[in-house]
Amino acid sequence: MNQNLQALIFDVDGTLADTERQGHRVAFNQAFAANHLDWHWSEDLYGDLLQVAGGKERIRYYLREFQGPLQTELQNSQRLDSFVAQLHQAKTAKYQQLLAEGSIPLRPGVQRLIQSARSQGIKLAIATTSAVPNVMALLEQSLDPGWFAAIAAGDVVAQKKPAPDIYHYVLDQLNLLPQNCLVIEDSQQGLQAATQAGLTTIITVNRYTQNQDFTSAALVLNHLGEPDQPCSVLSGKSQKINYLTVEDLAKLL
Ligand code: XBP
Ligand code: MG
Repeated sequence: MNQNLQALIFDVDGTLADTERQGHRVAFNQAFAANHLDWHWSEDLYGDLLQVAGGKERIRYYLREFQGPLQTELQNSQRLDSFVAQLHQAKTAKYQQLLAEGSIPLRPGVQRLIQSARSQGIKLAIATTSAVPNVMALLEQSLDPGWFAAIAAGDVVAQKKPAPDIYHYVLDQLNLLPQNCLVIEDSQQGLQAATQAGLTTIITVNRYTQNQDFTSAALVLNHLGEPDQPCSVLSGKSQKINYLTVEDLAKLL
């Protein structure tokens, strides 16, 4: 096998699990209701809001674009920052409840590929925009945080994806060069962030990201695949993949 592959770096939301539609979106709506706000983020609206990475940043964007008078009032009374922080904290608690109920399973092939990489001595890492408690809760629920040599999440960098900062950060933590690592992402923003950090990237699309531009990805799949649940190659060099293996990945470097 190609010994250049030393680490796999995973995005979380939309990549490890389909967290956005039935996880984060639902948690945002529950937090709005608990805070007596008559806001509702439908599946379609949430698809548009996903252009803004980060939960706090998404609330700020929504206030600016859809709740102008309230935003002005909060800004004038210097309550905007605390309003966003408190609402996001409520949303984080709701999201963790959803995870604890087991309502957000891993995507096909994630557990298999991670186990296989571990058994071959390939390091694992996380690079996500999501808040640290949300990432830890998902890993504790479905994988094991101890398997990951680096977990880079949330506000640890100033600029969130599509800026490359989180990938520079995780490479620093791993003490590895980009040419020895592969990234698995689900979105155009994630691809842009990883590519700008010099990383080869594999995309597994989901409902929200399937029509995005993934021209610079090494491989685009509908999911990672399982022996009894083959994946489809949507674009890329390797056309004959039933389920993505570490050997397939190593050939992409
Ligand atoms: C993930 C996100 C996050 C989640 C919510 O992007 O954009 O904002 O929707 O996370 P990526 P928090 O998968 O590209 O890292 O509410 O925890 O910020
Ligand atoms: Mg993602």
